[in-house]
Amino acid sequence: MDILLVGPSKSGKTSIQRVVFKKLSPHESFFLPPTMSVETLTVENNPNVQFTIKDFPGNKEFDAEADRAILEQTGAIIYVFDAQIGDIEESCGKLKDIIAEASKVNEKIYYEVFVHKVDSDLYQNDDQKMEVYNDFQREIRNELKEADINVNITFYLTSIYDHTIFDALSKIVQKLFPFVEHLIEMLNSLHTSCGVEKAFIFDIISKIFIATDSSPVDITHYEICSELIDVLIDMSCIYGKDNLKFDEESSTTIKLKKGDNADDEAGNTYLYLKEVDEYLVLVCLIGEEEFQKKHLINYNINLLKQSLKEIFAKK
Ligand SMILES: Nc1nc2c(ncn2[C@@H]2O[C@H](COP(=O)(O)OP(=O)(O)OP(=O)(O)O)[C@@H](O)[C@H]2O)c(=O)[nH]1
Ligand SMILES: [Mg+2]
Repeated sequence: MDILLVGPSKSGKTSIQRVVFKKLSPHESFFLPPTMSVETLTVENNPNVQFTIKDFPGNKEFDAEADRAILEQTGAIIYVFDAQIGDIEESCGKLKDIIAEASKVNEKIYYEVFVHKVDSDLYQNDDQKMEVYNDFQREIRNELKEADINVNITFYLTSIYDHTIFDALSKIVQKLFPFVEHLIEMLNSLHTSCGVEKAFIFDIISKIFIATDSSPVDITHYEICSELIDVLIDMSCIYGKDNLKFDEESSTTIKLKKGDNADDEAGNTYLYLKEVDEYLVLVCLIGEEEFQKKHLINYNINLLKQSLKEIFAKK
């Protein structure tokens, strides 16, 4: 299953691919050369969560016949719009052309728009971000209506300088795997059976989450959970033996104290991480009272692990 990154030159496509999947630091992306031919990167940390990102040169145009083979393989097309210098009208025209050609070949493609680089002085507050987001949405809807094309598009405000890019890519990857629905149910049941406040299943290498429970994602929860993964990776790289960095026993607990009062335990939150499959970890936020029943939590996590194995075996 392929995810295509398309859009104008210098809009940030290669930076996105490198920052999320190759651990390039956002500042170093400044020196990336222009992409001259399509660059393919396959993410295959877990054998059941494999997908390919194809990074196209700027302003790639699609043709239903010439690009048939590519489009048949495509699960999602991400159009990257540079919110700092991009022209909305011109971009929407190009996106409409891409959708017109792609939808002739493959009706199942998801269309995703990143309103990208919303991190500069131009976008200091949320109102300014929402304005460009809404303008783009309105313009592309009009373009598609005029052309009589009926597809759904999802929009995201993104930047490589914060977690928004990971959040957006997580949501797109989730759309490509039907088993994610079962995972969400399992995570919801962790919430109901043991009071887990929020739970994510992460790919530890890319730090994108392939599932979370149905409660809304608070970006600070995502940030704190993904930083816990960094801690685990750093620790196991330093102290892990013989390249055996992660195994079934890998787990981490961090207690976050809420108030300054050392005696007041009631408001504490625990961050709890446990491996659930190859390179997949469950990270949960759990309240003080619920964490006292750790045996119940572990029991339910083991059930989740077993179900996950069964789901993967059936695939
Ligand atoms: N401020 C800001 N700059 C970004 C962001 N993402 C990418 N950039 C910058 O945008 C410039 C172009 O990035 P590239 O990733 O090379 O763009 P591209 O779309 O791959 O360009 P082509 O390969 O020529 O089509 C670089 O200087 C990046 O550092 C972002 O989220 N915020
Ligand atoms: Mg590029």
